[in-house]
Amino acid sequence: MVESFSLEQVDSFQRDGFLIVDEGLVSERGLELLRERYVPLFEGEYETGIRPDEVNWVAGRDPEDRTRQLCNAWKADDVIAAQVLSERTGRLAAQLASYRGVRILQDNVLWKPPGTKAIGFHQDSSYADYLVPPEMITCWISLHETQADAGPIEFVRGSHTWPKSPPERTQFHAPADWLAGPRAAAPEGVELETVPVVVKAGGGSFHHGLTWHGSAPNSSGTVARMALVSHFLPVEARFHETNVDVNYSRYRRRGDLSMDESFFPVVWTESGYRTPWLAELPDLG
Ligand SMILES: O=C(O)CCC(=O)C(=O)O
Repeated sequence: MVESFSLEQVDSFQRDGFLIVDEGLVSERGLELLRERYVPLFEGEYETGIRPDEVNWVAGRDPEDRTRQLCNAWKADDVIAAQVLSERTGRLAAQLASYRGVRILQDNVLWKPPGTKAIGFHQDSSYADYLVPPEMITCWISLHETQADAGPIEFVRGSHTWPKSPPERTQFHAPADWLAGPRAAAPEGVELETVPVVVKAGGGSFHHGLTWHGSAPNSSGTVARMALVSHFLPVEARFHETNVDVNYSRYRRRGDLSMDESFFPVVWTESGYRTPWLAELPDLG
């Protein structure tokens, strides 16, 4: 298992805006347990009895050619929680972002069967203006071996140095031109260099909140891909006084901008503090 990054890996993250990790972000046992959770979760069977914060795909309601997505499925399922809130993942993210600690903002459970369409390229921090500071670092883990034509996440190298663009809310799922955003945002004369994350099961990537990323259609014909994402905030992040998010600002208390650890738990800090209730989650090894 990957426990920390070398100086070369940190340098490469800072230069490119992402780091690809070939394997070792999840144990074999963890991979098996996690894969088993996807079918029940997308059938609306929630182990804890609690719905994820966002259910963006429902069987029978939504087209089969859309990437299936849930946000904050950790609230619905303790196995998902054990991975997305794992101390190791949080520590690795904090090391790359130079944060003294991290808390979770949101997880994404993503399932992209053959034939599913693209996810429009975007910058995660564009969606964070209801937070202070409005930034994050993201860990994307693949539960299967990935291949370039099966719609893995892809990054635009070096795009974390470009300004933040406004959020795209209508063309996120299944856009015809998934690279339109970064093409419009690229500084004059800069060609887009996209890098697909081709890794073994349990491998994945970390990316900066300003790095343009998304995924092309899954045109492999045979290979499904399941991914599990943790979006982490610096531990001291607070809600913005006036800007709100339609889903997540419901957790902002009146007269208090702090982020409650029941909803945004602290996953790792350099002082050793970790939200106490996380100790109750299963150990995935
Ligand atoms: O897996 C994908 O297709 C996109 C995931 C994503 O947008 C993210 O991890 O921030």
